[in-house]
Amino acid sequence: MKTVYIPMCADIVHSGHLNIIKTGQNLGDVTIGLLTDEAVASKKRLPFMTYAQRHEVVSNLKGVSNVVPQVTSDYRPNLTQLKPDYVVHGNDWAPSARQQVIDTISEWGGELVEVEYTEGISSTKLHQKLKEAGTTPEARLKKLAKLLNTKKTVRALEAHNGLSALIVENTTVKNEKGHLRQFDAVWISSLTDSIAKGKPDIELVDRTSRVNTINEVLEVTTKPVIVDGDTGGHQAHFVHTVKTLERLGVSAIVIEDKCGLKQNSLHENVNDHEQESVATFSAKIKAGVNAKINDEFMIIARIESLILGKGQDEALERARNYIAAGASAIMIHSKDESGKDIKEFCDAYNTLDNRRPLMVVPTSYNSIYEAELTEWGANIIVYANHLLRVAYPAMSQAAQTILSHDRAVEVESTAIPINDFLKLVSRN
Ligand code: SPV
Ligand code: MG
Repeated sequence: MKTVYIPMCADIVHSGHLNIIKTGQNLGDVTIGLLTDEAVASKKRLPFMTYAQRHEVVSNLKGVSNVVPQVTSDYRPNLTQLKPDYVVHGNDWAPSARQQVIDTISEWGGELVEVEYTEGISSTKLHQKLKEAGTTPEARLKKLAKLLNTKKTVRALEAHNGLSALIVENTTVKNEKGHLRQFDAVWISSLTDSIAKGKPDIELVDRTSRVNTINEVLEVTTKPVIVDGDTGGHQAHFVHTVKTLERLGVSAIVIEDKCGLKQNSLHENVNDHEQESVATFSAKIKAGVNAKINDEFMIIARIESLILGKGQDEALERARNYIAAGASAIMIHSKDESGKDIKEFCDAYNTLDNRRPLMVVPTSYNSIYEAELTEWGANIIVYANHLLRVAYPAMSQAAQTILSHDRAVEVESTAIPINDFLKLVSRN
């Protein structure tokens, strides 16, 4: 009997999948190459179902003889190993991947059979519908930890209100391999949440107001949310914040080891910035860890030592202590535009026995590519302020243009048309 290989994610199984399997069954003995969570995440998005759940569904489908894991989004390793007579695939795929398959299986006379795309149904469209249906706080809370287990690096972008959060939620581009790229998580920055309100980033915008912004973001998104918790405030307050955020479905809070009047780390002059003692900050972390009720809720400890010029050893020593206190992850911050001190920190940090995920914020060292940061060891990369920073010059320019011309027609060419504007938030 001839052998047939069919690669699949099979997260949401629909008639398109059954069509492909039926075609395979008519050609021979069907082996499904079931993409592992890591393989799916590298190509599209985190699957809803675990590998084990997807395996159970697929292995019980009529016409399937065998299910093997496909651990990369690249089909070639499994094909070379199994040498199937046929590969069956839907015809809506990236030309480069298609050519790779043809070239590989032609080595042993294998043939590619393509199945017509099933009109009107695709897992991407179903995923979109599921997104519109929303998510639960509990499912969302757990998503960040799950992402960190399946992806090398999680990519987050700043949002400061519902509309900017929709951009983080919905923006996608396809890379050269045809894989979808998108942001994995939302960062709620104290800097942009404050500046959007016309206030300085000095913990002046109070917790109730910050929670309002968080709610605004949660209401229109499904992606995991990481909250910038500033210093975390007084320890007795911090434990309440942890509980509030867990209840809302936030995945993580970052607290920074500063005290006194907290100011933004990117200020030119940091002479009056005060760093918290290791003991006091560790106690705050511990209190937060004791207060949280979900294992997956992350308390991320942010180290300001490099910002304050205290050196690598001090920064690493703090990382050691904060992890020992129970921090779920470490954020290291730096203003060094070359990225050298972040690289140096990463090299040392990676040798820690009890290493936890590492978060970086490449605002100053913005020329370093994600791939490089990933190679250094970054697990979470945050674009912390860019949506608001690009919005401001555009808005300011519009105000100037109207004033200069005594009318508004001149701004129209740079503005979103009203109908598209209305559609941005329409659910129909
Ligand atoms: C923020 O976005 O508010 C941050 C990151 O805390 S930074 O502005 O770089 O300090
Ligand atoms: Mg901040």
